Amino acid sequence: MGCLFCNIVEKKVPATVVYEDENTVAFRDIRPVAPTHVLIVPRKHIPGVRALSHEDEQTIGQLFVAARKVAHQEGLEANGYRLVVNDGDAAGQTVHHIHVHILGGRDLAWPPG
Ligand code: D5M
Repeated sequence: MGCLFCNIVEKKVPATVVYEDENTVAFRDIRPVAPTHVLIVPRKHIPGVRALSHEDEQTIGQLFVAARKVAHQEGLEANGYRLVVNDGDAAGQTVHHIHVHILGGRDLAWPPG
């Protein structure tokens, strides 16, 4: 079966895609924890933050700039939003293809659980 998010990027697994460009794909989380909950991933398979290397700098920069575009598109910029990257078991990472959660549409508590 391989990597779930690679399969979504390659359109082998359905998802509600809200944005895509040459480097990134954004789609709605199937278990939303906020009124707006979008995941944005690089097309390139990178397992997580701990797998990053110098050659990923451009990819990760593109990912964050694209996340800002999605937040704007989703109408989150007026009230603010949160970007979350879980890395590893203690953080609750369940899909090992690096992704940024874009969360908004309600007031978010801090610190997270
Ligand atoms: O977050 C992984 C997230 O991925 C979690 O919030 C559920 C979501 N998920 C799992 N499968 C799918 C599919 N098929 N479509 C959309 N969203 C999905 P993590 O940071 O790894 O805990």
